Amino acid sequence: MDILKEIAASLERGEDDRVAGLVRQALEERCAPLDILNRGLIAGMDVVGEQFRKREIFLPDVLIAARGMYAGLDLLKPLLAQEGVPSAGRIVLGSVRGDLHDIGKNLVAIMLKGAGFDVLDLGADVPAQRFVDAAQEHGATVIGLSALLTTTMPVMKEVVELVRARGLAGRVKVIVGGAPVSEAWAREIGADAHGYDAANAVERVRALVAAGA
Ligand code: B1M
Repeated sequence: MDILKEIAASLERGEDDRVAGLVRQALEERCAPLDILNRGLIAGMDVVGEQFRKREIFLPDVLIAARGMYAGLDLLKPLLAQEGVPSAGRIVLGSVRGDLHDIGKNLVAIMLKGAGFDVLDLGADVPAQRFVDAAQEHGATVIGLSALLTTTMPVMKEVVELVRARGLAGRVKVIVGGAPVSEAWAREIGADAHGYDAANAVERVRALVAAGA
């Protein structure tokens, strides 16, 4: 079997040690880190999500799969993020209040750091006010919000409204992302950008900073 498919299959089976071993092997075989991420780890996690949706597997199985994802990500992290690049801008990032999903947000952080951004990662379950406080306190020009649940998406709107209420609109821009989040949602709530994956988030943040965020 193709090694990337093996990585996906191992992640689906919750074999975190084997996922790490296969990722190491794929790197030795000179697979590109981004291919390992997208066609191995994320492909496996997509299947897990679908099985969970159909109730073929349960929450503990998803948690075990997430462990496999992190085992692989730990090995890819240094290759996706180069250190020592001069800062391209400062961004405050986090998963919104009520949302504990942090794998995608962490990937966005890795890719942004790799592209030279100074990332202040507030973690998961972050209330609207903390994002805006942190941006003001640390002079960040972009706030990045991640949500994986339809029930937590409205917190993104709270952040946009708070940025406006504090008179920061235009100086602090808001980018939103996460599986249920769309360009249309970003427009509806008045966010400045939507990123559909981690690489796209980097492009969109670059454009926001270039436009004078
Ligand atoms: Co949960 N979960 N989960 N879960 N989980 C989903 C999201 C779900 C779609 C599964 C399903 O039903 N098919 C569903 C949401 C349904 C909905 O709202 N419509 C769901 C549910 C229901 C739940 C619980 C409510 C289950 C329960 O308790 N009954 C619960 C909620 C907990 C909470 O947050 N309060 C829950 C819990 C969990 C775990 C803790 C077990 C675990 C999270 C572990 C962790 O993150 N540390 C988990 C997982 C792993 C998933 C799935 C299977 C995978 C998510 C993931 O990590 N994907 C997920 C199903 C799915 O999405 N296929 C599911 C891989 C990751 C790389 O992709 O996060 O989409 P993603 O990030 C992408 C892009 O979206 C984008 O870039 C990333 C890289 O490409 N992106 C951005 C993300 N953030 C961005 C920000 C940007 C730009 C781009 O700019 C700032």
